[in-house]
Amino acid sequence: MQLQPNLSAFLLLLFLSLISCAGPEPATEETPTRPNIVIIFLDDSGWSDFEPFNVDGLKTPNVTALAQEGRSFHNFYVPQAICSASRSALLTGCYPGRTKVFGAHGPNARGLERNFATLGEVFKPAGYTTAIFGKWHCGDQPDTRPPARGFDESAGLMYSNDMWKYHPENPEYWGRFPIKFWENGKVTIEDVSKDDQKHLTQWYTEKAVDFIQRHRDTSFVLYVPHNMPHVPLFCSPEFEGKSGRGLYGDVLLELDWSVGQINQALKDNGLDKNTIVIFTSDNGPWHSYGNHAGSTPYREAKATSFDGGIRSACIVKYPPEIEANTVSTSTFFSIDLLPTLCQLANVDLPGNEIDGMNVWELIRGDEGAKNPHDFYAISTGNHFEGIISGDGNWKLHLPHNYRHLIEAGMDGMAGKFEQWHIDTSLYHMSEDPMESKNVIEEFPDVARSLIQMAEGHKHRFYRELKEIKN
Ligand SMILES: [Ca+2]
Repeated sequence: MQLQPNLSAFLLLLFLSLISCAGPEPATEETPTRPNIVIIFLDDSGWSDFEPFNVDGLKTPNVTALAQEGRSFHNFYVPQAICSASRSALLTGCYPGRTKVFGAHGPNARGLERNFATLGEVFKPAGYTTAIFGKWHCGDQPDTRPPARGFDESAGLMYSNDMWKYHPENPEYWGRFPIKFWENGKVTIEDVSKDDQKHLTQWYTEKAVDFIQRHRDTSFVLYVPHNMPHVPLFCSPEFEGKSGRGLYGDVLLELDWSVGQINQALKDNGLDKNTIVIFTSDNGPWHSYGNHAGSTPYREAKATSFDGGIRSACIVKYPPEIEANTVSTSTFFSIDLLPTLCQLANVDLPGNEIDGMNVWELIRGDEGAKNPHDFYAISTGNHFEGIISGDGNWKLHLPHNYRHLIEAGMDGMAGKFEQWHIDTSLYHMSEDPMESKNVIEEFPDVARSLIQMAEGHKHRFYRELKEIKN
């Protein structure tokens, strides 16, 4: 039977309106479907360093603008609060227990093995142009440096900026390895000087802006893992003394400037609406360094599995799908970013097994969205130390030692730690985010369930490991 013309038109309109209600608008030639990806990854920045996470702190207008254009995540975590482990987890979507990348690697380290695909290796075959400007710290061998790990363009240091002859505690050892500055697989500075360090933030930013301009017509992944604000602290002369809060504040101001430059470059090139920008830190503050360290309201700090170490401030901006100027307390981990970005960009997941999962609905804030993980594993060095439930409500510490600061250093000098110990402990994170009250006696069923999950993870990833000193 033929439909009446009026009825056909009505049904067509109804159909079109249903399509337009069902999701984002269909792509046009002006709006490519695949988003660009920018990840700004700070080194040792504390949870409350920037204004969106500390309204009474230093004014950081550019990070605040990014938060106003996107969503701030208050319960974002890394699986290990140390550089190499955290970076490898971000780039592969795998736990340190799986990749066996633990702690912080030194010069000439093998680093991340090639059987774990990196963000670059995942997106490059899908037609993305990929770049890293900053600190790699996932390997310092010809086949483990960025050009061999999926990055078309690269510049920066292969490891931490304190692994050099001016190291405050062990200059003789670290002095044996001049820090090299690399660009696209070639050393362009053989022995990075203090004056060079003053320009690192500026150089990475200029390269990032230039990359955005040159690749405005192609899809790209831009990874900017700044060396700062890791000690030793340096900033450009333009920022010295500008914060009124000492050198650490000056360094944050320059990082804030960098965020503004990158965000503005996206806008200037018409890429603002089609780029997902992620801003966070590889771990919490290195509070051993006192006035040269960032701040966190949470318990302990870097290189511990307490929230002061593993919880990082995080902002995600993606105008087409993320409501501007919003805050989320949903829990997710850095290992989820790779699979989530794959989903968002319709790019195939790595061929190797990974631990992260797509959490885009959670990031977008869909009503009723739930975290797909039963639990997340947390570790320090090669020691598996506990788990957090996927909903973020509960945290179980397995018995472990941890370093506790007893005297902070000053002006670039390290402080003093003691080894402390925690027994099996359960914290109700939604009620007690400071991990102050062990409630294992009050919630034996929760504890039993989490211990069982933890034992499964330990058996899977740690049973063949001998403990090494962190
Ligand atoms: Ca770090």
